[in-house]
Amino acid sequence: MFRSLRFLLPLVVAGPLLAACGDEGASEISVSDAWARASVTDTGAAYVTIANKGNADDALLEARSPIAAKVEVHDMTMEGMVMKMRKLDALRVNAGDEVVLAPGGKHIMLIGLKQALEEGMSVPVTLVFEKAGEIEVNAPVRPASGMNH
Ligand SMILES: [Cu+2]
Repeated sequence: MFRSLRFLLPLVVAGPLLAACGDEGASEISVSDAWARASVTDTGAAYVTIANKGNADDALLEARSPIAAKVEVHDMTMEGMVMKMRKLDALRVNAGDEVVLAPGGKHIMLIGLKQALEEGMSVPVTLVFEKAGEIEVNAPVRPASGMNH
């Protein structure tokens, strides 16, 4: 006497459930493509790409550099035919987002430079994030061209 029994084996997929369980979530910030533009004046600008690969929103709150008296995060917008810069108190980098700082847009403003920024050197910049804390980058200096910030 033969009986063919067929069982469906349930597949248990636990991964996505676990990922949704965290209470606070974690911010996972990575900073890449840092560079600064050459400058012979006492102000300069640096640019980075900030990616948040975690599952919690984060924000860049402040920045500093040993070669500048003050470092601010600026955004640039067109008002009519005029480019205007404004200081950002916090640059949001939400979970899954990538924020690109580039000439003509958001930038890190180096104010009160203690030395000229020349090609070949690099500028140490510390970025302070709300959740990820401090991240240090070295921004190699590239030649200036076109835009001032
Ligand atoms: Cu600026």
